[in-house]
Amino acid sequence: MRLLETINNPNDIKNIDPSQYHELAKEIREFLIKKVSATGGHLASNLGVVELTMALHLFLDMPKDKLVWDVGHQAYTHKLLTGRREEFDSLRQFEGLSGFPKISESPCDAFNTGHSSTSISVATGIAKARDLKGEKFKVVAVIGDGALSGGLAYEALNNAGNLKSNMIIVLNDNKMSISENVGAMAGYLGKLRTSSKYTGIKMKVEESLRKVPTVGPRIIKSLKTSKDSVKSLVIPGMFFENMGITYIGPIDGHNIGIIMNALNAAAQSNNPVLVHVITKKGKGYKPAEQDPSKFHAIGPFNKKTGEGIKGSEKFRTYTEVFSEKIVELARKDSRILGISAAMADGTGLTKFSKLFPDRFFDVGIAEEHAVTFAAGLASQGFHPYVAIYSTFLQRAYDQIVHDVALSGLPVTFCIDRAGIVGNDGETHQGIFDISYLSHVPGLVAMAPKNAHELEQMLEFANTLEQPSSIRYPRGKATEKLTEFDAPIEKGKAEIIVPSDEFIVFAVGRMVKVMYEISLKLASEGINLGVVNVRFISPMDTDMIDKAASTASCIFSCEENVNRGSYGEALGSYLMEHGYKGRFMNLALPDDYMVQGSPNDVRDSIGFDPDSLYNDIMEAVKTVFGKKS
Ligand SMILES: Cc1ncc(C[n+]2csc(CCOP(=O)(O)OP(=O)(O)O)c2C)c(N)n1
Repeated sequence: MRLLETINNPNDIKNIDPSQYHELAKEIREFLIKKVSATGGHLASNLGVVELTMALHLFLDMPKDKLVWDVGHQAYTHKLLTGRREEFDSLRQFEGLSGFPKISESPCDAFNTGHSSTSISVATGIAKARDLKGEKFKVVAVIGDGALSGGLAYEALNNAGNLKSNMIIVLNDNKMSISENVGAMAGYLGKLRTSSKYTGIKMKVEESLRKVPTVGPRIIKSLKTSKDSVKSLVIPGMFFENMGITYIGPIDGHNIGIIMNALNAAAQSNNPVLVHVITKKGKGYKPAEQDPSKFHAIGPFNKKTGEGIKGSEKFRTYTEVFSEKIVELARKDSRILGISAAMADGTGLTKFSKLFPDRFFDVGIAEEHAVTFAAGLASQGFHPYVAIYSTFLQRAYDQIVHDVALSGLPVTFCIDRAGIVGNDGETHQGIFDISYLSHVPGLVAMAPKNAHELEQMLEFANTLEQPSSIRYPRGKATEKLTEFDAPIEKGKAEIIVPSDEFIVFAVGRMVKVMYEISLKLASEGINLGVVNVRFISPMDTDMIDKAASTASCIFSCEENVNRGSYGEALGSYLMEHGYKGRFMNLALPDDYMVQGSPNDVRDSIGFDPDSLYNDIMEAVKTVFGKKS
């Protein structure tokens, strides 16, 4: 029987003989490569933390002790070691195993995650709660060097160092965010890595550890009894020490014995301790070691070659459309700058970064800073295009309001992955941006119906002397509806299908869906007019007034939750202006959307074309019913 098959419950790993750890790690890697090659998922980060996760599970008593993962995309081995092996075939599928820690999935998942840089804050809170309640258990946060570029992590360190509760922060340093990690902290960690290897500072280590109250001498004692290689790898990380956080490291994150020694030493302290482990992203699988960015998150692939398994359909994505157009605009206008928060590839800014290295900024996983940094640049005459996924821009709400919009600065937010995104699930759905942007005074919020309109909107945004946003969905760009090409005019919607009787105001990708429903209805003798909203704000009140003067039924349709939606604003406007007809807002339910392919998710909530058609039909029938 394979070792992995003997691990069916939390803590089962403790029954494995240490001489077999190496074999178990190998089996885990084989398992992960096999499963992720079939389902897709985050592979490289998971391969890098196999030994680290094993050591943590040997060290901790699950689920009594609390293990908090940062982002959580690297928790696959943790899932394997806590009784979820059989569920891996459904990884990231509809109703399947989540790709992230989920409290509802296992008592061993201490916290729900998906967004970056939260683990130290959460663990600090859990540790403090434990102390307040007089309970005893260990608390460990695991944070990557990429996630350590997020501001929240520093706010947490600042607080943790002051609270004097024991908790362990494992800094999993693989030099990579999704791409190469950036920024001054990345440089500092690099120095820690090299100085420990090359400067022979063993003596200094001991000296500086002695200065650390309480825990220092104990660590020295523990290290003296451990292998020499550990001793030599312990150096003072003064940045952390100065914040009141004891630093141990850097240590080899693929050596279970060394990690266990460090964790045991760290557990002796009354204060927070940071254990700096060095790992290799993609370890044990050549293609992932060679190209960890590609294997950070990957669709199904051929495990022999590492090549992605692509469908035969050829198409442009909205990201690619953005990528080409922003370059074209930047060639003509040197005021245009590109800003990314650690997602240059994902948002389509890599080409821009290569062509205009001086005008491109990857600020790290720091969405709040990205926005306020853009505000500073815009205040000096530049026009930054800030490309951030809808879900991650949630973080920067106050920066958008306070730093950009209040001063009317020309910053354009290019909001990729707006709407239902799929397999990453609840934490990654882009379903709130209309709600958090459409009420911001002075911000022009747009959504294109197709690829060409995205290009037009990107160009139009550059003519504005005020903030703007453009939301567009993940994946294939709509190349249809190009026959509708009215010039973009601020705050003006576009008529796609004229009608006086029934009219739907559709936002972004829903324009095509509504257009197709309108064709179907036409064949049944019902004339559904379709308006392409284009501007979520400012609303085209002329167009709305005109529709309200004739239509017995007005609909709106968008892929955003109902509360705060364009439709909600439209409904409120109609009511205030005495509209007597029927109004129906076809938006997403006010809830979190689960994981699964976007179409599975839409089917599950009745937001697929057939359900929308039925909703419209039903409303239309009630109007006919009243007439007869
Ligand atoms: C707020 C936020 N922004 C962006 C992301 C996308 N993202 C997921 S993982 C990741 C890189 C994390 O790097 P690191 O913490 O070093 O972990 P590694 O994958 O290298 O193990 C990024 C940018 C996110 N999850 N949350």
